[in-house]
Amino acid sequence: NYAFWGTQPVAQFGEQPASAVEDGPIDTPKTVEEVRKEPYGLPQNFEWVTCNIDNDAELKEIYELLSAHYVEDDDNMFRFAYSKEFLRWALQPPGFKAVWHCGVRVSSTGRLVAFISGIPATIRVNGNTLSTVEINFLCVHKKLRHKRLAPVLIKEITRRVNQHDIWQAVYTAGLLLPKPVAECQYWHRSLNPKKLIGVGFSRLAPRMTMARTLKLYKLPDVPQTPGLRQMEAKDVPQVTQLLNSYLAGYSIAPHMSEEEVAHWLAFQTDVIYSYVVEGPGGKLTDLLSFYTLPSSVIGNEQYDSLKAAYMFYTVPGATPLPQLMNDALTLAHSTGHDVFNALDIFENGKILKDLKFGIGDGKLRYYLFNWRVAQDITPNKVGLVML
Ligand code: YNC
Ligand code: MG
Repeated sequence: NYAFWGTQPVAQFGEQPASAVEDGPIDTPKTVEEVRKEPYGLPQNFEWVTCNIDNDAELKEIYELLSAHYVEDDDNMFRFAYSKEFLRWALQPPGFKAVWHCGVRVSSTGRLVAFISGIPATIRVNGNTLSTVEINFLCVHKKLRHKRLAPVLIKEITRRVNQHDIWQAVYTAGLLLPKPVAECQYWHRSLNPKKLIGVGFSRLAPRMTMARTLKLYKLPDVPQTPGLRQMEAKDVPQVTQLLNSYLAGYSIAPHMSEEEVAHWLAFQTDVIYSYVVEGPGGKLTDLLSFYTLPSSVIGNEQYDSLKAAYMFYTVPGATPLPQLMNDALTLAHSTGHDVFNALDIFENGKILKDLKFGIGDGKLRYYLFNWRVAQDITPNKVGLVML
């Protein structure tokens, strides 16, 4: 029973047999003129604010809200701790709109207590190329939970997006809501097993000593693929081609312009690490990338934060994927990451075990707003990474 989601243009559980429907919008098409002009009402003493990420003080407010109140694991041991630089990268891609960085303040104190964001993205779902927003960073202060504020934030961002003639959205959540287009699983690869055990992220396996564990997860000091180097601005045209033609093989995937590739894959320490393999004659054959998303460790005496790398877009061309991924692990380790996380999307399902990844608990679900698909998409047909 979903009091809010049951009223929204999303696929519902137990709808008509999938074979009877075709991919397409759920709502009857509307025009911008029909979009409600006034913001949705908030409870007394709360007001809407458009956050300006370019203003360091405002960026810091979002950072602090998320640091204290954003996503935790099921056991409340870890909480995502997106850095300010990461948030700037995540929220300001080409074509971003400040009005889609939507906050709620307490009128009397000015304190930022809730946030939701959208960024533009071109997403292909099966045969259809959609102008969408990716919705992320929905967060309500812990003291204001369970007061039905989240539905108001979602309706307000929808209104602000519709005002720009965009009618579809994509989002991910751990939570089960009506109704996932894909259900994926996180896998984790220890890079710094001693610390991971120390913070309670993992445990020493039965009959394993610390020494044997360290040996098991040991990685080379440097990547093994000849010609692998950091991505540079001059690589953007070739990487755009390489990436888009690879993503064309997936049922749900972004399509990126050169400007978007320049943004999403520009190497930035502690935010996004991107590498290419340069073959003879300067031809780029492969791409590998991962992003940095630390988690705060809640209530541990020895450590206060865990530095995790998450697989981003990786394209095996001349290099077999397992080798490319092992180089990714090597680079993540040598740049100080404690753990490498990847979903079972792309071809990952076939290779993660051999690379000593262990399966995580909990799923990541992919959702589409106002777009129905005739059939669920399996993880190995998902080619979209959301931050
Ligand atoms: C969630 N994560 O089911 P029903 S992911 C969507 N995504 O509605 P209340 C969610 N809906 O069941 P609270 C959701 N979590 O009655 C809850 N809901 O139909 C639904 N956590 O609202 C829920 N960030 O205000 C229920 O709940 C209704 O006070 C209840 O607030 C929820 O960013 C939340 O996990 C998540 O900060 C804000 O718990 C709060 O609990 C919180 O009483 C920690 O809300 C941080 C956290 C979520 C991360 C994410 C993606 C969000 C996608 C939102 C949907 C976008 C739709 C497309 C819009 C654009 C359309 C166009 C065009
Ligand atoms: Mg609430």
